Amino acid sequence: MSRRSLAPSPSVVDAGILVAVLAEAATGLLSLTARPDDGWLFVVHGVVGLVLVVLLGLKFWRVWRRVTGTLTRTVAVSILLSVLAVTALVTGVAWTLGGTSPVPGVTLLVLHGYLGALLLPVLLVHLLARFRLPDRETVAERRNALKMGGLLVGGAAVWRLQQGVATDLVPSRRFTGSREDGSDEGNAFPVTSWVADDPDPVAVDDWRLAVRGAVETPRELRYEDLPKPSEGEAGETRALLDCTSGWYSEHDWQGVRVGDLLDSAGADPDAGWVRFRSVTGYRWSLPAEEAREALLATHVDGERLSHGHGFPARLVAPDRRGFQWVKWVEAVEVRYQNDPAQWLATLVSGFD
Ligand SMILES: Nc1nc2c(c(=O)[nH]1)N[C@H]1C(S)=C(S)[C@@H](COP(=O)(O)O)O[C@H]1N2
Ligand SMILES: [Mo]
Repeated sequence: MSRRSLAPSPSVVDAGILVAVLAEAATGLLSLTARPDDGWLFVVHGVVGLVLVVLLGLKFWRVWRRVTGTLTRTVAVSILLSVLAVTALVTGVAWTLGGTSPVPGVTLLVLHGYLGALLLPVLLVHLLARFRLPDRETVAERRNALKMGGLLVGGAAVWRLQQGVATDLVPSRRFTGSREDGSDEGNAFPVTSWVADDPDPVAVDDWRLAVRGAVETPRELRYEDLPKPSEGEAGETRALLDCTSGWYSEHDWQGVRVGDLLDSAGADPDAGWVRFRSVTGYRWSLPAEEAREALLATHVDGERLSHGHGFPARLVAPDRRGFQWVKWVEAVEVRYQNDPAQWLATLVSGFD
């Protein structure tokens, strides 16, 4: 490699790609639970993604000749990995710029996530066959450090430009990348279930809302026992539901304040978690203090919730991503511990 080239040394490019892909995987995963203060995750994800475009370009330029030789298993893995990497980058950038998906019902953002997730095991196989650590001297070379730094600065500059274009193309875009849909229009916003949850409509006469766990007096409420918005009894919260598949919708939600439910059952103040369980087994937990401020909504913008949106009652958890807003809630459980297995429940509930 010539001294005057703008490209860092090959081994530094390769190490840079690895670090960048790991950073993308980590920020991509964390973005699924991002709260309003976590905007930096999306900035890092975007900037590193753009740097990755350049690093991969340099790498493809370098290894191009090898691919025209015989197709060994190792080469096949490299080609698969390249295809996944390029499509993951293209779908990511295209989503930001307002693109729509070629696959019905699956947004570009979701495709991007699947491609990224698929890429990781293939990357592992590729690394096992090919990876060599760059030697310390090469990494420490000033010109390599400067070139990598330059790439980062360039990536950040292009990201800024891209943000400007994205805001013009998708004016309703949120920092999470989600696009507005159906705000303030009652039930007329997208229905999304994560994987297989698709229960029959809940028969309201048989339905009970249990408040149980670490409480003095477990309770079972009927739908009629819940405060009625029409009579001005209900609690109300304005909150924005932001689904990780790429849309958001903001509404006034009416229902019962979870804090009131907990008080009515005498929840143990030492119990730090409240878990919301759906008739489908889907469940999510919130820290008790946050749960007290949340709402179990029966209505949206004054309309009774439709079945798809979680009738009779759904959790409204302000500032949490949509998948945590449990629909068709049948139990509010006061607990001493968080519930890590709830992650699994969101993936498998509804399969039976
Ligand atoms: N029981 C249950 N609750 C659920 C889901 C689900 O699949 N099952 N999907 C979640 C996801 S991913 C989102 S984005 C929101 C969507 O709410 P909506 O369908 O009312 O728009 O509900 C959440 N609550
Ligand atoms: Mo979602």
